[in-house]
Amino acid sequence: MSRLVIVSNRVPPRERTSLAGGLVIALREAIAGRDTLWFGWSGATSATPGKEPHLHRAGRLTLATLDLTTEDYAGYYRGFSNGMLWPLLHHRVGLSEFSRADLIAYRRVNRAFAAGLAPLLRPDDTIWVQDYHLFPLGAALREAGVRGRIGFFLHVPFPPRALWEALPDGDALVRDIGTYDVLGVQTDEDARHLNEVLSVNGQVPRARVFPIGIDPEAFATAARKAVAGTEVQRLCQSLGERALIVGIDRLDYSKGLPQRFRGFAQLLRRYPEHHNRVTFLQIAPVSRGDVAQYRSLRRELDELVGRINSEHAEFDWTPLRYLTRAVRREVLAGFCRVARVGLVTPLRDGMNLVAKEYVAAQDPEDPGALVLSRFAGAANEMDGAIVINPHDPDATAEALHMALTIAADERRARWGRMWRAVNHYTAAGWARSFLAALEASPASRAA
Ligand code: GDG
Repeated sequence: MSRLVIVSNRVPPRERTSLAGGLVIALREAIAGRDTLWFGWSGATSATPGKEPHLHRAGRLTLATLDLTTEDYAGYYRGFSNGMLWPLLHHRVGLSEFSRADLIAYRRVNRAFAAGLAPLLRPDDTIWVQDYHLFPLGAALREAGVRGRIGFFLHVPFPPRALWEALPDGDALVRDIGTYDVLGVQTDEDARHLNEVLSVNGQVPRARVFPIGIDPEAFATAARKAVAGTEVQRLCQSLGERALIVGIDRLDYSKGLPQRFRGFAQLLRRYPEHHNRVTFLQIAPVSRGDVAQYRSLRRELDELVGRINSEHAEFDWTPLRYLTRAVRREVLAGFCRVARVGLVTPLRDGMNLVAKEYVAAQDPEDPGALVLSRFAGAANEMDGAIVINPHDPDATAEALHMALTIAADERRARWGRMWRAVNHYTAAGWARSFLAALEASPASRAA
């Protein structure tokens, strides 16, 4: 088997296991049992560019990382990737902030990645580039003389052509995207959108669907074990007889948190029987806290939570508990298991792994219900979920009421369908099928 080379914006820090972020968790599966080189940004910034990657070997896995200059971090990461591309790819053109200097930094960092990686490569390596930070990397590697197979997977949605056209110099980026041997996306809709943009640019429309997943058995085991742990016990004691609704998301405007909170408030207003009978726990670790749009979201949520709690709370009941720090993965699994409802309402999401984790964490004899946005990639697979339009707080309230009141038989039937789906599209299967497609792709460029 040839060596696998993964390239992503961030390489996981060596000793951290409780990292938030879907990408890291899904890729862990791909590297098991194979010689792997994982290349990307170290997470550190410095005043001067470091040209030589730092290497760290751990068994069959080698991590190779580059530092970014403060200026490149601002332009490539904070600016173009997260201030321009992220909102655009999530269909939020109005939030996008373009600056030509950021685009130049984005291209410069992609070239620096290619220059740092090329000398580490062997001719038969299988190269797999991850996500929107690195759209131009494949083309930059080709320019640097790399001939092996290079695949690309987009973890987030791809918007319709009319939105993509808002991106200055988007055509050049599409030409870069078109150079990959295999182009993977999460859903049929993303493939349609990307293929249309490729076609009008005269590229081969080769985007294909590889839905990402989790390791359901591992998450189920973690959830079962966690229930006896201190944190879950403390949570249950604090709830008393009340039902728990749980939400878990990076603090990101794509996740629909203000709309979700309004939906919960609407539940309390329209269905007074849930008053003091239900508690909503939202875990939302801060991410990209130095990007302006994220700071204003945080302020909006702080205010909203204050308003909802002050309107509905009792002296012995806080309806909405809101945490902006990360919680350990095992503890999250336990929280999911004891929650009567999983509430996952992104306005747009590539897949959304939390939806799958919530399902995996349930007790098959007495499972909770999943309320899921139709705009999460996961909605294509989860026909047992209560699917809503997250823009409508009343729809969220109605779905929550249904989730809190449906009979045990129906909960079990719905959960059974979702559990099968979660086991059909796993993280391991995702990596296996992408890599099989990449390794089977015509080796025209490998000549
Ligand atoms: C991108 C795409 C796509 C969350 N809070 C904590 C924590 N998490 C974990 C969750 C889950 C992961 O982070 C989040 O994954 P998602 O898929 O929900 O979302 P993104 O981070 O936006 O991921 C997404 C994904 O890539 C994979 O392709 O599905 O659409 O946007 O695993 O459990 N983990 C810990 N503490 C937290 O507080 N330990």
